[in-house]
Amino acid sequence: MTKMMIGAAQIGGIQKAETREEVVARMIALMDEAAAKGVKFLAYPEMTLTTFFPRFYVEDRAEFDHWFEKEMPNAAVQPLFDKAKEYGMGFTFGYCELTPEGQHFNTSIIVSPEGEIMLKYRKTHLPGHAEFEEERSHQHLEKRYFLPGDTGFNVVRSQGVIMGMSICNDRRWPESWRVMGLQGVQLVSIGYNTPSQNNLSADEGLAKRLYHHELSVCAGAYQNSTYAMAVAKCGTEDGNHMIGGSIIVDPDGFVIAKAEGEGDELLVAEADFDKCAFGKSTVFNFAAHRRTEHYGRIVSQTGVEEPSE
Ligand code: ING
Repeated sequence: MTKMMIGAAQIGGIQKAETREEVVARMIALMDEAAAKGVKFLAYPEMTLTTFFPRFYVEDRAEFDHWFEKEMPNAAVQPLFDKAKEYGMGFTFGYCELTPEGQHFNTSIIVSPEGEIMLKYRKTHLPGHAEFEEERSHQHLEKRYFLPGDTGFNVVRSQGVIMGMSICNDRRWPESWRVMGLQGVQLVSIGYNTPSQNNLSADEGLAKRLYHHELSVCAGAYQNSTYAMAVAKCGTEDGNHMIGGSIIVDPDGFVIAKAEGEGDELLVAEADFDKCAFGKSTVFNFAAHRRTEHYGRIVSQTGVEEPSE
C-alpha cells in the first residue's frame, strides 16, 4: 500500500450533558462523509467520547469513573466499529480507560478495517496538576485523574502502513516522535483537547497556542519523515473554549489539510507513503547520521542540571 486517502475527523465541543450515544452519532456522520470521499483510515480526537472533564475538580475521584470506559469496544461505541467494518475503514480514537485493576488512563487505539484493535496507547505526558490550584482561573487536572501511560510509543503495521499514536501534550515532546521514528513510523495520529486558557502564562493567547500546536506537529513529522494527523476536540464545552486547528501534515512538514472552523469537520488528504522514504534515506537516515554516544542526558536526566559556575 503506498497511496491511501486519510481523514481527520475534528469534533466540536461535547457538553457535560451529552451522552456517548449522541457523540457516537456525530462520529458516524463524519465517518459517512469520509467513506463518501474514499477515506480508508480516519482519526478522531483525544477523549472523543466525553467532555474534557479534567477542567473540573472533584474530591473523590471515583465520582468521575462514569467518564471512563471499562471495556472496549462496548455498547456505546459498537455502532462505530460496525460502521467502519461496513466501510472497510480503519480508524483511531481516544477515550478514558478504566482497567479491571482499577487504573485510569488517557488512552487511544488503532482499529483495523476488520474491527481488530491493532494497537493501544496510553498518554505518556500528562500536563497540568493533581490538586486544586486556587490561583488558576481554569483547572487542568489530568495528573489527578490519569496515571502516566505504561505502553510507551509503539507502532503497528496496519493496512500496509507503519502507524503510531501520540495524545495531545505528547506532540510537544520530540522524544515521543523520535521513539516512533526509530521504528520507521509513516503515520502518527494525535488527538488533542487544548484549552485556550489554562494559566500557563497570561499572554499565551489563542494565536500563540495555535502556533505552538502547528509548530510541534510539523517539526515532529519533518524530523521523522512521517505523515501526521493532529485532530482536535475543540470549540466550547460548557463555556470553556478549546483551540481548533486540526491539520494533516506530510513527511516534509507541510500542512496539506487544515480545519477552517471549531465544529465537527472532516479533513481529507491523499497520503503517498513512499514519500516517507526520501527523508528516512537522506537527511534523516538515522543509522547513517545519529551519534547516540552524545545523547545520554536525554534518557539519564529528567530535569535540567545547570553548570555549577
Ligand atoms: N492539553 C494541552 C496540550 O498539551 C497545554 C495542555 C495547553 C499545554 C496549552 C501547553 C499549552 O495541548 C492536553 N490535554 O494535553
